[in-house]
Amino acid sequence: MDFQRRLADIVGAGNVLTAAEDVKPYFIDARRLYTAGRAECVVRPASTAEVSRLVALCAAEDVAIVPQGGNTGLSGGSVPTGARREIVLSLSRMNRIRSLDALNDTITVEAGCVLATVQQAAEDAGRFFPLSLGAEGSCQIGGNLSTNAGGVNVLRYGMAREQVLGLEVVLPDGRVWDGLRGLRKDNTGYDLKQLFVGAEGTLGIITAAVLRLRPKPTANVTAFIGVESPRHAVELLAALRGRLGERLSAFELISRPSLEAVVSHLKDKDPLPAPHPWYVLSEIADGGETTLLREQVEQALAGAAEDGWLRDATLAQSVTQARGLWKLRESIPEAQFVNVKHDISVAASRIPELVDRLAAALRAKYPDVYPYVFGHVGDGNLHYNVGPEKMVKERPAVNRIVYDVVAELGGSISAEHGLGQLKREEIRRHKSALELELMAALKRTLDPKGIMNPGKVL
Ligand code: FAD
Ligand code: 2HG
Ligand code: ZN
Repeated sequence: MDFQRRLADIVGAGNVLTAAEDVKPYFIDARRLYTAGRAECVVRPASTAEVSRLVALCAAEDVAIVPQGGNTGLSGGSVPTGARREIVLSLSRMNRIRSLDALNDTITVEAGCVLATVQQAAEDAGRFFPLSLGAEGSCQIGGNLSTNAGGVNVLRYGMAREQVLGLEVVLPDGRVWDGLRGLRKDNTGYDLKQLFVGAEGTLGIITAAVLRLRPKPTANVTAFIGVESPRHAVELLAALRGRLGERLSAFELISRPSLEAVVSHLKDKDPLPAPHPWYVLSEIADGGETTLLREQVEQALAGAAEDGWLRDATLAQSVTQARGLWKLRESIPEAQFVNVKHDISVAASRIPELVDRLAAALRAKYPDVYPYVFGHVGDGNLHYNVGPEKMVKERPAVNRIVYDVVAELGGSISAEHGLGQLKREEIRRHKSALELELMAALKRTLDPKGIMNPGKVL
């Protein structure tokens, strides 16, 4: 029997896609950087048992597998390269919430659950699942864990890695590792689940996860703040943290060019009456009453203003206004998609130096460079996206300038978007030979045939 018939035996003929118009969306990444890769077909299993049988078949036939979630990844990890026989394995049909344990504060979900669905399920149970990012309406938990996604609430709750207590994984030979434990304490040797988090589908296929839930905040305050410079933003962060503590959940930096781009894209208006060179969008959340929290935030902002850390600020007066402010932030990527993207991090204290040095280094070679800078400044993570559009032709040279500065400041060239195909070569300049050797050894141990997502990460 031919290969595709055997795939169809496992998932049903309707779940093996081969027609050009059906497979096309699975072969092109969200940024449309990778449009040429082709796979033999797209398979859509509905259960862990089906994934296991598919992987065993591919291992026997030496066909590589590209796991795909919502295909919102920004490093080209979720699409085929076309370098060898490959299939795309979409997790979209594995979208069941298996259970929610309110007393243990955990939810067990299949990998293909859309992030927003998990957030909603938590909310319906009076809990909170804090992972939150612009793509949350389409990205999936399996993809979030495989990229160790960040987003806007990392400051308080940590990255995807910190939301996971247990995993179920189909290994590259088809065996199923059932690590679906909802334990907060478990010191019984190596923490295997964390190997698969951030592995971008190169070590196995995540099929389900036990995730931590948190108390649902009952009071939320959203502040939009004009600041003089990144240094003022970082000082403001320290000041607000001192006064508001853990309740400071999000602290996003937005440069004036980024705000202008998104305001024009959404046909919205500036949230503050006068323009400022930089802005911070911050969320403060707590139990208790919003009125009380609001007063405390106002006092904290007034104190920071006296110290000179902010120029102006407005607090959202309603849930609708708060949503509008967050929409501005979350629409920045789509407002300026055509530029040279960098997802970089340094210690938060070095953000001002990073911004100054990048501007100087880029301007020395490209005097009319126009950076769109925004991102999760509270985590030391900036999206330093270099425009105007014509800079795209200069991508390799621009990347080199940016990554060299990041390296000099002891930072990372991929803070939250992973390596995928995009940074697979570049990372070799930044990791030590020993780190690369250890990563290759892990890969060989778990995936000796090299069938899991080849051409990505390593
Ligand atoms: P995919 O894109 O489908 O896959 C990503 C990688 O994971 C691939 O290597 C794929 O092979 C692998 N993979 C997927 N599912 C599995 C699985 N079940 N098992 C094993 N491997 C798997 N990212 C952030 O971190 N923070 C942000 O704030 C953020 N904002 C974004 C905003 C927009 C508008 C967009 C388009 C993207 C944004 N992203 C952000 C990037 C992206 O949404 C995240 O990387 C997300 O976690 C990817 O999830 P996904 O389901 O789309 O994964
Ligand atoms: C965000 O924080 C995402 O909005 C996307 O990580 C970043 O488009 C980008 O550069
Ligand atoms: Zn981001």
